Amino acid sequence: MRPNLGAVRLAASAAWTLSGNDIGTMITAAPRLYPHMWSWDTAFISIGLAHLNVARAARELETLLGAQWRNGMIPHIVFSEGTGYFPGPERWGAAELNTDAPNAPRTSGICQPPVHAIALRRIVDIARSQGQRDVAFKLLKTAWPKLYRWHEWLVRHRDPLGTGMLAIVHGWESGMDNSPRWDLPYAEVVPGPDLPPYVRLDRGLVAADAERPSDAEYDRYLWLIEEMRKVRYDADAVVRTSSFLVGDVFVTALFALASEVLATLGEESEQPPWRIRQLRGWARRSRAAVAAAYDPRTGLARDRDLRGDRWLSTSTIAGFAPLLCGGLPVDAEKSMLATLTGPEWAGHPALFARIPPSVSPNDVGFRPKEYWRGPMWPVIAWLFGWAFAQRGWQEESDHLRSECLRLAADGSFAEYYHPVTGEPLGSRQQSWTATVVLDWLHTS
Ligand code: 2M8
Repeated sequence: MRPNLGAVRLAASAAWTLSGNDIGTMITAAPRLYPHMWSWDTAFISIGLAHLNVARAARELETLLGAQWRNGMIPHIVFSEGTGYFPGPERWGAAELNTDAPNAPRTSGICQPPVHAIALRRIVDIARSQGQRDVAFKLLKTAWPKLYRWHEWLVRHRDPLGTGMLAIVHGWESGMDNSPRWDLPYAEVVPGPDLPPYVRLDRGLVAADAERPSDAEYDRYLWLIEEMRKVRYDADAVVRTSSFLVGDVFVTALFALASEVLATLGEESEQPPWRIRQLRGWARRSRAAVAAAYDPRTGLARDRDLRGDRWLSTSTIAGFAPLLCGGLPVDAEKSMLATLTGPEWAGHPALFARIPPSVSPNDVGFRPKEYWRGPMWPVIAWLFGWAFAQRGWQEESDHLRSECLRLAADGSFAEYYHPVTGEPLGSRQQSWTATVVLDWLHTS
């Protein structure tokens, strides 16, 4: 039978998981599979930490921001001294090739979804609710300008059409690595004969290979790094030359949401008014870009393949991006929300819990065990739940929270879950799963 820990033991195990993943200099994303700091994982991790110790949460976020590149990019991985993950710092060679990258700690050369302002909002609110106004204020003062520069970097270097639709140059930048969203653009990425040989280290660290991306996918992931190395990670040259360039509707929606959040935090910490206005302008433009990606035929929003100059209509959880940031006409939004909660998605009768999986169970491409091709991801549900609460959809937010807590009640803190059986998949003791559970348990 599936274990059910109950709230108190679940909270204790989540805290235990985080302390187990704490290696002194950082909390790693997971014990064995991911022995380093990942950008968007750390945003979520710091939220959970705030419930345990606000100062520790602030330190975690500051560690990530301490690895920000001089040009403003927050790198997708900040490497610890730990080994056992490929590609590691040598394969990226970021600091060797680009003077904007820090020498220590070492980092990767790409980025991840901009959810950090949301984490800052959450930490500040938790700190205030615990009467720790000084810690909140200090963190705001140090983190805000860095997050502003990060958002500015995205606008400067990742909006190639100037429409507000932000582009990614690698599937890893979406955080949804092997999502079927990227199948068409990846089909155009052709690894050259000069792809240096490599050995994957992720295999064997999860129960079954089928829970991870395939070798053919990995060749492409590695080839894109080679392309970036050739232009020494120069941000604009990468956008010009990468054989993968996609306007990512989910990242764009998160950017719109996070820019709005950052603007409000800026008001609370007396940041320059012109910067606050600028953030609101960026949010407006990206919200409009997300709305423009809406496809009335499917009722979902699409990504845009900028190399192939075509819309990507794959139906995945990312298609609900407009629900995160708003911007759709009321009727379209209502019907999108009904689709998300209805029988095609979270309300599908076969599902273990009423949580939207990464791909609809009705889709031909649905693979219930395969990473971003079907499983349920608690962090993604958290994002929707948090955004829904901000947008005044409290009932929908509460519902996601209680269903996710039911899914996570086994205490495995899995990276992802089988949508039909609720079986834990991928890594166990994944930090971001533990932290979103902690946050949900504290918001009851
Ligand atoms: C996964 O991605 C990494 C590469 O960045 C990997 O598979 O090796 C993704 O789920 C990503 O979203 C996440 O941030 C990372 C660490 O949890 O793992």
